[in-house]
Amino acid sequence: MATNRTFTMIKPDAVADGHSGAIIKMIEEAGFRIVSMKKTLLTNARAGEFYAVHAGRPFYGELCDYMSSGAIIPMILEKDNAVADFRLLVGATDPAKADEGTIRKLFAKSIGANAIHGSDSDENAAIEGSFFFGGLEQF
Ligand code: DAT
Ligand code: MG
Repeated sequence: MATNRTFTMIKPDAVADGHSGAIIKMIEEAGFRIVSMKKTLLTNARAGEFYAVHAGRPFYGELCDYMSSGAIIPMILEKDNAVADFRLLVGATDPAKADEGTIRKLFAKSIGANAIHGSDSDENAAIEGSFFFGGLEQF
């Protein structure tokens, strides 16, 4: 069943470079309501758990190192058609291929350090939101 929520996190490079305010502004101006948000850290092991689907890919170790290298800002977001609309706002994984006006086009440094995460399905949005917010995401 389609839901109206998605999950995102602003990644370590974008937080460290002071882009979180600008990114949150873009998210709100695109019509997403912030349901839950916090600033936190992932250990390497917990980053590995979050990205378990990519275990075995050549970039997995680098991805876990990067995602545990600094503070992140996870959020649960609400909007009609949230998952698909948010992926459009985020842009392509590789910022060189991201459309103008997308968050990754503006703020991503590379395919690895790409500024922001966006869930790829309603099912994963629910799993990923629970990973950070447990049952406390009901605002
Ligand atoms: P997305 O974040 O666009 O959903 P993904 O799920 O395929 O992309 O990959 C998850 C993250 O892993 C991605 O945001 C950055 C990293 N990654 C993916 N492909 C990569 C590659 N070829 N080289 C380095 N990092 C990569
Ligand atoms: Mg993905």
